[in-house]
Amino acid sequence: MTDRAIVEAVKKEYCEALFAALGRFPEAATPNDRYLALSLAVRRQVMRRWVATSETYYKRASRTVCYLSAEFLLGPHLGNNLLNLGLQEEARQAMSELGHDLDAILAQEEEPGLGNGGLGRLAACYMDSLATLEIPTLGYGIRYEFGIFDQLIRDGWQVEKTDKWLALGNPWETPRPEIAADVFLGGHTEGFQDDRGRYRVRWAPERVVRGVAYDVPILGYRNGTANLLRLWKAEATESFDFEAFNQGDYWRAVDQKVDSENITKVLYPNDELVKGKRLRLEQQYFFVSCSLQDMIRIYRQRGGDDLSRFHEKYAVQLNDTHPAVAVAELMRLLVDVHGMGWDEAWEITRRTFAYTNHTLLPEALEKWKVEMFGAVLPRHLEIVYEINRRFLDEVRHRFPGDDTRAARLSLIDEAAGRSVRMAHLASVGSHRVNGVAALHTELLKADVLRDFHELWPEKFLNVTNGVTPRRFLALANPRLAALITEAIGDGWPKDLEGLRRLEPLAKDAAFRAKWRAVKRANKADLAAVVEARAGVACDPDSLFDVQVKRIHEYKRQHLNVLHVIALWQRLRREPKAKVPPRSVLFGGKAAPGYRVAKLMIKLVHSVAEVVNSDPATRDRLRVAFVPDYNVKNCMPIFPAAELSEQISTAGKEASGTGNMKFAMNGALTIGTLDGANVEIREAVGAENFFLFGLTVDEIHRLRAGGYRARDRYESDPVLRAVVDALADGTFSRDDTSLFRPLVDSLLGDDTWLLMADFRSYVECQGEVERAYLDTERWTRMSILNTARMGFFSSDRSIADYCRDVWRATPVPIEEVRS
Ligand code: 26Q
Repeated sequence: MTDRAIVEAVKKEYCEALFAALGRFPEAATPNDRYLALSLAVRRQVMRRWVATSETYYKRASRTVCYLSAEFLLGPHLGNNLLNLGLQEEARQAMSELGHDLDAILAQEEEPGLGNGGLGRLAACYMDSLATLEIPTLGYGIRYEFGIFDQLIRDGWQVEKTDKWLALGNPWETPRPEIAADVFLGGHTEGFQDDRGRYRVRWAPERVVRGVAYDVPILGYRNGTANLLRLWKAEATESFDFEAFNQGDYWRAVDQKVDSENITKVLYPNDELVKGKRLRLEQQYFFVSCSLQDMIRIYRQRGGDDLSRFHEKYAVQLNDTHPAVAVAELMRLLVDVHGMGWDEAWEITRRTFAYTNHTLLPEALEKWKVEMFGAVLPRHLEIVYEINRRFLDEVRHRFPGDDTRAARLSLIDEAAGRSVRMAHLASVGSHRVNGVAALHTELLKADVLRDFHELWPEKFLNVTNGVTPRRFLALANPRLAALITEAIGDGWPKDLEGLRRLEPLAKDAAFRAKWRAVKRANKADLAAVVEARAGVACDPDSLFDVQVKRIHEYKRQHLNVLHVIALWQRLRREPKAKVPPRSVLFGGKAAPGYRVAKLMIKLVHSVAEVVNSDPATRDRLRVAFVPDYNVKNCMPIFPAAELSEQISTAGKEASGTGNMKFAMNGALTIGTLDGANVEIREAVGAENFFLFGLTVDEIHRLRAGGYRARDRYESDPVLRAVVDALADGTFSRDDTSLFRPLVDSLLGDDTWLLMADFRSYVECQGEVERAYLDTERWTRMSILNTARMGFFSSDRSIADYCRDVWRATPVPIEEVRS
């Protein structure tokens, strides 16, 4: 039911925006004009909440959660804001009365791709839940001019294209030129005596860059809250340009400007090749310094100069180590700039910060060469040394004579040219350290941060990741959302545990039929998308088997391909075999400098080319790679998936969050005991989850016993035929060199244990086939998956953080004025 008055109001606001903000008459409006006009109309409603929220927070002055993240992978705003405002139907009606299709307008919005993958998307889900749970929040990050690259596919290879997301304008940001912070870089430090005779340090920088705030409102779901995401853009400071300019050195002034603006130009892909890049450190420091200065500014605006209660007003979360330099920066601001004593400043700092770790891969832990760190941040290097000196004194006191332990714990890695260990800085400077899934936290405590856990066991806790059911169920899957609401009412988007009331309906044949009809319709939609974007036709009645995520060896997209090849060979061998037709879909970006990952994309395309054109199998097996996987493009994927591939090597995936998005939408998981898979399996029931592969412990034992991948090749004829086909040019037009790096790795040390898990994986896929052939059983399992996924709402994760880490409580927005 649409509300007539609201439909009229949307039409009026839309036409006004078209006229007043864009200067267009309706017939001349482009699709982008229509998108902008509707966005501006919606923005008015957002702004009302925004003003009411900031006014309420200002008056209440309660504890504010500050989420510091180098990435926020928000995805398109318009559809999400309409959902949260409860205006979807009215907007659809209004546009239709004006002769336009809402979906076409929504499709105009560029993806704001300010993140790489899971970590950035998690930050976006958490902002959504913080607003929905009415927690006063400031998100702080970087306004990259170019976000994650767009992925094109040429001849089966990934080609990167610059992401120009701002080219057609961004109606969701409000520039705040008056909210700015100056950030120092380079130069040297000087000691001096202050007027009270105390020794102080002054930083004489080589460069000063100005950070300007761009504010993005984040709505709660159908409440009055609109929290603030503040993204910093780097600009040149006037004083610096003008100095050079006045001396007649115009080019130097321009150079300075270009140099400054470079800092927020581009998001770094998570690529080994860019590790240790100076500009990346400058980015991290830049946004951290702007953010902490901003917090102090707001604090003083509210309550004066005494910063001794800073930690009572702010809880600052470090999203991985990317913002970990904040520990040293807050110390600098408190001690050097605001004249506080070291001990008091350190107490405040530790009580302010908490740190979330997102990785177990040792090679992914951030380190900065001391030389570079000191060149960019000379004062911070001194502060890190001082923190370390005091910390190691404490360690030696606790463990006298244990020098190797002290060396392991040190903030400075003395090996191979000294470097600053950012995970150690974050752990020492925080009062809480958490992993992102139960298994991951246990492995952190036992492995990566073991010594810290022995020192401070009380600091460690687990907060299992979650995803927002608003975007990933209500918005992405309107058909299923409507069916669920029809069955159990409309409370579930805010109370996902409520989905449990679907459980009894798994036994209801009529409900199962409706459930299947929804999935079938979603599959037909996705099939159209895949056909248009990948040129592959998939039968909507085939099993939709999907793996979408960043391409990485540890995620093992190539294990999935090995199964595809095995299945193809089997279908050729046994044309009568009772096997359900399957469409295997892939999507994901490879880091531009990660050669093997790019070869894995080529492999998918090469296998697809052969398999899809084989008349002997093409009715029963299709393979497609959907290009440019991102938040926008994932929307039709999760609702249509039936089998979710979560097949990382055990102990390598910190959590995974795609696994949650799939299961919420009724896909069954085939997965290893890794990351959050473990908890998903416990939640949905072992009988509703396809488990395979070695466990973390089994892997330890296998490696200790001298694992040889080649033995698997030699003893398993199915595996042998698959690897031979890869090597002999079957998929590479007889080119036997193309996939050699993959083959060599499989038959060599098989770092990611594909060969070890292959048999178990293929057998498990056999169980999938049998389950799928029993349609009623599969549907029951699908319903139970959705019904039992309530725990994986990011609302639960945020409630955990509020209770166990931030001690933050809701501040509802009572009145939104018009
Ligand atoms: C590092 C150095 C230089 C440039 C870039 C980076 C960089 C950027 C992004 C390193 C890592 C990332 C992103 C990591 C990430 O997304 N991790 C994932 O986080 C998810 C949320 O917790 C988990 O679910 C995934 O398991 C984890 O892989």
